[in-house]
Formats: sequence, structure tokens, C-alpha cells
Amino acid sequence: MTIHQLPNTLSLEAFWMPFTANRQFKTAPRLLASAEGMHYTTVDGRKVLDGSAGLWCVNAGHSRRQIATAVERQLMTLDYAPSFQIGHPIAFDFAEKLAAIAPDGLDRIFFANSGSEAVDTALKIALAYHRAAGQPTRTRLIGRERGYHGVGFGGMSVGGMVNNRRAFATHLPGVDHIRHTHDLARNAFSKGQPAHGAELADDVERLVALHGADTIAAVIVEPVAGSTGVLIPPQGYLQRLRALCDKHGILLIFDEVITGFGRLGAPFATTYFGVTPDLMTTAKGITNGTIPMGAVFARRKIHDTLMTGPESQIELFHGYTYSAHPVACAAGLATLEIYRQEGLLTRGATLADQWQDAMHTLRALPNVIDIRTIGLVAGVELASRPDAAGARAYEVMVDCFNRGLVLRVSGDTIALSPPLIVEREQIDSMVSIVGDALKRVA
Ligand code: PXG
Ligand code: PLP
Repeated sequence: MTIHQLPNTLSLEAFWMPFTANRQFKTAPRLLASAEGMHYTTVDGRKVLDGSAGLWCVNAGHSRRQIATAVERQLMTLDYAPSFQIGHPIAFDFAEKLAAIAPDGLDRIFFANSGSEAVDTALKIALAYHRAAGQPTRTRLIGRERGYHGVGFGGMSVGGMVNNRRAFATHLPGVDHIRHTHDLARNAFSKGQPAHGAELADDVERLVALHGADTIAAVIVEPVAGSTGVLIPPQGYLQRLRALCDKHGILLIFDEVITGFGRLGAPFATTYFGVTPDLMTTAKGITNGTIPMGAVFARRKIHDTLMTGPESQIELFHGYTYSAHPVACAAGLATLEIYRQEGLLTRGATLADQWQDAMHTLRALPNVIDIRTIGLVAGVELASRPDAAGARAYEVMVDCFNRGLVLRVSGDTIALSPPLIVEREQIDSMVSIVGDALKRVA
């Protein structure tokens, strides 16, 4: 597509695009004009399959009428209302409905507006909790190498993707990281959870030995790491992490911004793996990607520990202008209703086998060095070109876009995570478009 096909008044100069090679993009832009169900339409009228549910967020597919109606009704009823010392019913209603589907007692809900804000909120709750519980020395936050927890200073600091950290030298102090679990030598082409690596959770012991348990507030991990290229936890790993955090009085935070709301074929990764954290962060699918929102799900014990002191006192000095924004709550309620009506939070489980088999047919293609699948997520890792990490996967992404498929890349890993309404034939066409691209891109 070339510039002259854009509306002739459109300039691409002013918009500084996020996480984008701006200059490269603006010489050959990929522009979407509309979307419905499983497809986008580009500005030049091509239909493109959405293989990544937007940025892992459009779980019920695009342009859902029920959500649009709810949003419009809310905008014309109560367009905005504060949540500081005043409330509005829809926020309480939405929190109750989230609590009702929340895993294992994570039923106290704090609203934010993005995954990054949810993460910063969860980290702050962890610090406030220990202080309220009489352990104010527990201030250290532990993340994991290759983790992604958004772009706030908190999330960046506990995150472990080098490029996201390098340019911003000032991180939170008192942060450390456990090792990531990616191990191609032992686990390449595993289906589902890889067999090797549960012992990597023991890094928590190493950091306890180094820093002292009484300085550590929380460990935060993605149950399945998404942005870094789909890293699935080894069998037994999350259980071990949970046991070690319990042993040392450390809070465990699962960042379910991607895995929440059905991505693995269960409502949450917490449900899927049967391991319950103390705090769980969500965003994205909470409103089907329509209106920005994030939410922290907290164990009741954490919430209740903070509900002390004089009743006239604010218990947690934290919140956003748009926490529990009424329009986002309306979008969220309509989204949950769609998930319920269409069984989308567990639909992935019925497709996971076909998904896995289809993805693993790519194994024989050039440069494929690993395929990882779980629920309705897949990572296809390619060998990097010498001195050009990421270039091959980027070219595959562009080739797929030109032939009718949107997917994400991270380094040289292609990530696929379609809306949960995906049909079997669409899985097959995704695999076929990716396969053709892999044959074309040297
Ligand atoms: N935690 C996790 C686990 C995430 O995946 C965030 C926090 C931050 O959320 P916000 O809403 O602040 O972006 C994320 C976001 C990709 C991709 O293609 C992934 C994310 C965002 C954009 C692109 O890998 N994850
Ligand atoms: N900056 C200024 C000057 C503000 O007044 C506020 C909120 O009142 C913020 C930042 C924070 O904005 P938000 O609550 O939307 O995160």
C-alpha cells in the first residue's frame, strides 16, 4: 500500500507511534479502517484475519453490537462520575460480577485503566499490605528475566525485557529478578507445558538467601509470558513458586493481563494451572479491548488487612481519575455477558487440540526452531539471522499482513492468539498463510 491510497488530507507526521519503528512504518504504512468479528478491513479495502485479537485483547471478536449499545447508553446516562469519596452503582455491579468469576477467593477488585496501571497498583498494594501487617521492611520486588509488566516505572523495573529497560536508566531501587524458564536445549517443540525447568523456581530461595526474606514484598510473574514470545511454565514450576512464596511470607502476583479472560481455555491462568496467587492483574479482555480498563483482583485477606485504623481514614492512598470509569464498566459488563452467553472463557479448551496440531505442522518449515502452544496461544520461534535479530520474524509479519493475516512478533518469535470466537477453518488458514510466508522469507 502506498501513501496515495490514503485519504489525501491524512498526514502521518504528528502521531508518535508506540512500540513502533516510526520512520520505517511511515514509509510503508499498514492502516486498518474497520473491523468485524474475526477480520479487519484495511484502508485499501483488503480483508485481513485478526490472528492476534488486536494486541491480545479482542477476545470476543470485533465490533460487538452488545458492547456498543451498552457504551452508548452509558455515555448518555452517566458519562463520567468520580470514584473518590463518591460512587456510581455500575462500578459496584461490575466488581461483584468480576468477583463472581474470580478464581479462588481473589474477590476484592481495584480498578485501573490499563495493564501497566494494574501492575503498578498491585505492586503498591503489596507494599502497603506488608506495612499494614507489621512487616514494613518487606519492600523488595522480584520480577523475572524476560517478563513484561507494562511500561510504568514499577512494571518496567520488575520487567525483564532488555530493550524496554535500557534507555531508561532510572528504575525502582530494590528490585531483583529470577531467571526465565526458556530452555530450547531441553524443551524445544514441547506440546503444552514443557517437562524441564521446575527447579528454576528455586531462584526465589537464592534471592532469599541473598537479600533476606524479611526484605521481600512480592514476586511477580506472568503465568504464561506473552510479549517476550510465548514462554509456557514448565510442569510444576508455578506450584513451586507458590510454595516458596508461602514458605517465606512473600506475596505472589500473577500478571494475567494476557492470560485473563479465556486465553488458555479457562477463565484465568490461575484456574487453568490450579495455582492461586495473592494478587492478580488483568486488563485487555476485561472490556474486549473496547474501552481502556485494568483491574487488580486481591485476596480478601490482603484487602481486609488494609481495612483497619479509624473508619474516617482513607485506607489506600492510590487511584486514578478514571478508576471504575462508568463507560468502561458498562463495556465490561456487556463483555462479561457475551463471554457467558457464548461460553468464550472456556471455548479455547475445545479448540486447543486442533490449534496445537495445526501449529505443530509448521515444524518442518525453514528456520523454525521451536513451536510452543497452550490454550489459544502459539509461539513459533525462528532462527535469527546473524547480526539481525528480529529481522526474519518482522519480514514474516509483513508478508502475512500483505496476504491477509495480522500476527505479532517479538524478537524472532511469531505469536498467534486469535479472538476466542475463531473457527476451525480460520485456524487452518492462519497456519497456511504463516507456512507460505515461512517458505518465502529466507
Ligand atoms: N502485563 C502484561 C503481562 C502484558 O502483557 C501489560 C502488563 C501492560 O498492559 P498495557 O495495557 O499497559 O499495555 C501487558 C501488555 C505484544 C503486546 O504484542 C503485549 C502487550 C501490550 C502490547 C503488545 O506482545 N501486553
Ligand atoms: N497529573 C496531574 C497534574 C493531575 O492533576 C492528575 C490527576 O488529577 C494526574 C496527573 C493523574 O491523572 P490520572 O488520575 O488520570 O492518572
